[in-house]
Amino acid sequence: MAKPRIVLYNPRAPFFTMPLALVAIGSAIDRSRFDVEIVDGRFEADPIARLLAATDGALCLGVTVLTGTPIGDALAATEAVRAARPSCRIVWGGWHPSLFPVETLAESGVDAVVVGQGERTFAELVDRFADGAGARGVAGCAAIDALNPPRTACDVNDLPEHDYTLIDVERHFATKGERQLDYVTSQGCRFRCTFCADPTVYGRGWSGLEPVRVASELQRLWQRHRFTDVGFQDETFFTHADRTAAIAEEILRRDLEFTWMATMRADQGARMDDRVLLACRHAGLRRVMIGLESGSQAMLDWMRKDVKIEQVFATAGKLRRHGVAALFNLIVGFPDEPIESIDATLAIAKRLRAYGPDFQVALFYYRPYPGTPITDDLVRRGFPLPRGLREWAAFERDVSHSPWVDAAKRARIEGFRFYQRIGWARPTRWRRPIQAVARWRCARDVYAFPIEKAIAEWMRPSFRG
Ligand code: B12
Ligand code: SF4
Repeated sequence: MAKPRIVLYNPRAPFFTMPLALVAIGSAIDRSRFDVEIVDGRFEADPIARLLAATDGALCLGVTVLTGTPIGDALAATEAVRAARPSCRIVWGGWHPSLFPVETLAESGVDAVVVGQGERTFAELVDRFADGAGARGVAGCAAIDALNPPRTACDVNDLPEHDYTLIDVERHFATKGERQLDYVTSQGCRFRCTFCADPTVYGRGWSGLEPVRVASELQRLWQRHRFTDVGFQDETFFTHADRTAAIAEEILRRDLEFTWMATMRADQGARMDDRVLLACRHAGLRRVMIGLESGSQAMLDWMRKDVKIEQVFATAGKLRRHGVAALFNLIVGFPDEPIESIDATLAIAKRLRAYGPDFQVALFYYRPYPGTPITDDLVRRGFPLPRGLREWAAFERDVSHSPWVDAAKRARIEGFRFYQRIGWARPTRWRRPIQAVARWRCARDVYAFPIEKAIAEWMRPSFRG
């Protein structure tokens, strides 16, 4: 007899990171009792048609939902399956429903919402559905008739290995344009940045896989898929230096020939012993991504980043010494952010860019993502947040618009954003003259009459990097 089928849906999005959340919850389902199928909306010409085919006779549909654009697609998928497959139970999980369980239940028409870590809660729900029961009493989830108690997140070492056969790994490589595997070694974060939802969802808890487990899982995956790079998708991969060193040693010991990139905080980099960084470099570390957020110490203190500007340069120096590339993410336009602070952010971006072409910066405009102290404060001050799922779906529509950045500031930010890419790209004989002008512009924030911009756009993609 055919086993009951569980279908998991990843909404459409313009990015191609592997759907690790669905791989995680799918891997925790008892496969001797259930079949699991992941439908990735990003790969489907007609995701709804594909989903309707997959859910024909299915027991349950699980949908992962981030705040913003994915909500619109998640709603459309849910409505279609609800109408065509009335007996299929529908469950939403992930960051947005975790922050808005009641609103999600009321507006999306789903049967249950899973809050926070999803593996055990979802597995229990599926068992209940198979027995013809509902969600009442299942900790960590909410249903229309049952607001159950929360579930404490368990240590990730107690969860099963992620089963990558649930996704078409080769197709992901092809879409990414590189054989890069996404992998996550930890959950949660110990820090308290006030623009981030992690402290709310995981209560500043953190757990990380044992180094031997990380390396042996990667070894098996590498033998199967021969990827050339790994993108560690942890909130902060370098949380414990001894664990990081042990992961590096395990990778080295097994002769795994891939490079990797991972997320780092500037204070972690500054504290890290050179020997640990060196071990990581030998084990393939090629690039770190650092959420620097601001170049103003006052702003960093205000958002409780717990990072000092000196640590940023200490980390950058160390990375340069060891030949590790870096991407620094910066945010401008925090509520009421003064122009001096934006200038400090542009200034630090220029200093870091000047470390070399491998030191890149990305500038984002602040958005009040839900579940964060800054957003809560804005609400108290009367700032109109989106109301309901449909408004949250449109939340990211104009990413370069911010109510806290006026036209003059935006012109300066956009000018810098464009010219820094040209100015510090890897130099070539043809690029050099335009680069000199671009750097001169960035140094003085002079972005009018952008003739080089037209030339660079014409020469694209030679100016990427
Ligand atoms: C990879 C990643 C991306 C990828 C793709 C995400 C995807 N859909 O696959 C890309 C690059 C596209 C991306 C973009 C953005 N991201 Co992002 N991203 C991540 C990252 C680093 C890893 C996600 C991941 O795979 N985690 C591993 C899995 C196993 O964990 P998980 O996703 O939390 O899933 C668990 C639970 O949430 C739950 N669960 C999740 N889905 C479901 C579904 C069901 C049915 C159930 C039952 C349970 C469940 O169970 C899972 C296992 O425990 C996270 C940080 C992190 N480490 O989680 C941020 C994170 C998810 N991103 C975030 C943000 C803010 C963004 C951006 C908006 C902005 C930005 N500058 O990064 C953009 C735009 C996103 C959009 N709206 O389209 C926030 C989420 C905020 C929010 N409210 O949604 C996070 C948490 C980072 C942070 N701390 O702020 N991101
Ligand atoms: S921004 Fe990064 S370091 Fe800060 S709380 Fe969020 S995940 Fe942790």
